[in-house]
Amino acid sequence: MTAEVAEPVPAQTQEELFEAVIAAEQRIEPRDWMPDAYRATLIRQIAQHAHSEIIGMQPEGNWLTRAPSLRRKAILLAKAQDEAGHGLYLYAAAETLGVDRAELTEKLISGRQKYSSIFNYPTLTYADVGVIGWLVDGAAICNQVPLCRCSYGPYARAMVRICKEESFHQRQGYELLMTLMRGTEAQRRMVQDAVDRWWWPSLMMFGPSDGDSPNTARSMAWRIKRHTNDELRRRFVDMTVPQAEHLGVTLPDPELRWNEERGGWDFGEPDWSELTRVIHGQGPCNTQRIDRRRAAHEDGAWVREAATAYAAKRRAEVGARTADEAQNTPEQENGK
Ligand code: BYC
Repeated sequence: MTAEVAEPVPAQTQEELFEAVIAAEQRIEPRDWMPDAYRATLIRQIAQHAHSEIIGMQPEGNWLTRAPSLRRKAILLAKAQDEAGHGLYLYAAAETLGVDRAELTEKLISGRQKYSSIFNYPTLTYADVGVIGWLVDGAAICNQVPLCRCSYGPYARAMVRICKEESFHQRQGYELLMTLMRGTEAQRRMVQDAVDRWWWPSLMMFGPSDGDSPNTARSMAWRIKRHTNDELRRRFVDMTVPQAEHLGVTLPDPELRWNEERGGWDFGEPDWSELTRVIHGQGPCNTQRIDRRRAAHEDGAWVREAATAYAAKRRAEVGARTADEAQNTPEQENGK
């Protein structure tokens, strides 16, 4: 019987199939056909997200050796370890799109890929650890919960676990701040000072305003992003204002007021020129963050070499065992 030769699928049909999967709210998986620009957008966003998790360990890592108690140190260590894990899931998700983690790291440390602006600010006191948990992880949750419904399967699935852990991070931050607020006047001032410094950078985490966001429209059409930057920023403010009231701190925005008609909070414009500067390498800690990341990567070279040598040795052992088994099998069968 002659095998039937499959007709090549016309490119148009593949694109239509891709669009139909997106429209039906189903997932695109690694082996599915996808437009080059969809793949490139995902690599850009997932790599940037992974880099943010890894660089994001630095501002808090600054306080690991100076945590005020063993309990706080254990909590902070666990959080930083979670972030390393998030980076790894995300690099793995990016790898399903055909890029290599080593290549992405190289692009980060040579300044060819971005990471979140928020991690370029210094952590001056232990209250910053609490405020990062409350505001930065709070913003991350607002931004990332919708990504659990992203059209690309591996990214969406990675986000489910990441979001659960981010939720623990946010609560630990809020609990730390509540503890400080029940303390001395100096501790309350420390919390307010940290809120004053982190509020606007947290709002900038959501990216430029919609009118200046070149990627949003296409990412929304592909259901990678599910909401615009401004929608998520508003959602974050609405969620955070009552938490600030409960905590007893003031958010540093004189334009913040309840909008009865909209049923949400109106707020002032972030300083977009600051966001542009920080994204382009001129934030307070950009150089320090990348230098530290580069040094850690170089210091880790021996671990990568050892792991590669060990993997090669294991492969050779397994190969030799398989060859032995293949040789022995006929004899064993004869002996039966
Ligand atoms: N910082 O067209 P737009 C975490 C870039 S991890 C730096 O709106 P898009 C956590 C943007 O990339 C937090 N760059 O872009 C970890 C684009 O440049 P390129 C990270 C920014 O992609 C540890 C250009 O500006 N979260 O939470 O549609 C401890 C124009 O922007 C920023 C994620 O990565 C910024 N803030 O939207 C605690 C979430 N904003 O790439 C917490 C996933 C914009 O064209 N990412 N840019 O050269 C996203 O949701 C989206 O990528 C963004 C930007 C909302 C960030």
